[in-house]
Amino acid sequence: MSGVNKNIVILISGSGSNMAAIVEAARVRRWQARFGARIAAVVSNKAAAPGLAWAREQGVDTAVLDHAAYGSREAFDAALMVEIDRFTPTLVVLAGFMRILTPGFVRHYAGRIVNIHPSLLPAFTGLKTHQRAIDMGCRFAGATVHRVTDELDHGEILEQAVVPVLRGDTAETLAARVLTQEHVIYPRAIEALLQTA
Ligand code: NHR
Ligand code: GAR
Repeated sequence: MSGVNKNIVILISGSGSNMAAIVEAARVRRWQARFGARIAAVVSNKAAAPGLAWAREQGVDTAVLDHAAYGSREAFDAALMVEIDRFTPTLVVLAGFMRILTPGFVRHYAGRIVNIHPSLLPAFTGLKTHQRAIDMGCRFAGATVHRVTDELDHGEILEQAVVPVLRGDTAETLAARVLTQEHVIYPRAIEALLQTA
């Protein structure tokens, strides 16, 4: 199959290294030829997100919606849905996206939203996961790809990767070790979803 009928929209807020890993995987693993799938757009809630410029250079459509310009989470999410729906997405992929999404948004894309969270869920939902794992004396940390539901970081687990916590680790050194594994498991999880989508 060489046509495109599965559009993937990726939401970012920052450096976008997971987004880049997914864009690269789509190319190297020939998702268009194998699944009729392409990365249709990258959307950021921050204009300064470094990942946006990279996506543009790759020829991927980009859009910016500044959450601070909206009066409520519902108003921001409504605008975000309009932007995303222009691409009729099969999958909405959160990759370092830092805004909690409203139940209306989650319902609109029911079963089609995934996230990567930098901990071994169900441990350490929410923010500052690496520092909390170090503070608790965890010997292992990691990352989880999961489906997005109304309850933060609680949807079905699709993939996980484990890394050791090393003596002398800081949140930064541990985050970097986890991130290398995120770049492995996130493309893999999306490819598995495309096989059945
Ligand atoms: N939305 C829903 N409904 N469910 C999930 O599981 C979600 C979600 C939106 C984002 C990513 C998540 C993570 O992997 C994610 C999962 C942001 C926050 C947060 O507190 C928490 C978890 C995640 C992302 N955000 C603050 C807020 O008020 C803003 C923080 C900031 O801007 O730096 O939205 O960790
Ligand atoms: C990743 O470690 C991701 O798991 C985490 O932010 C980083 C984004 O890096 N996500 C969250 O903390 C979501 N709240 P990236 O922009 O280079 O992909």
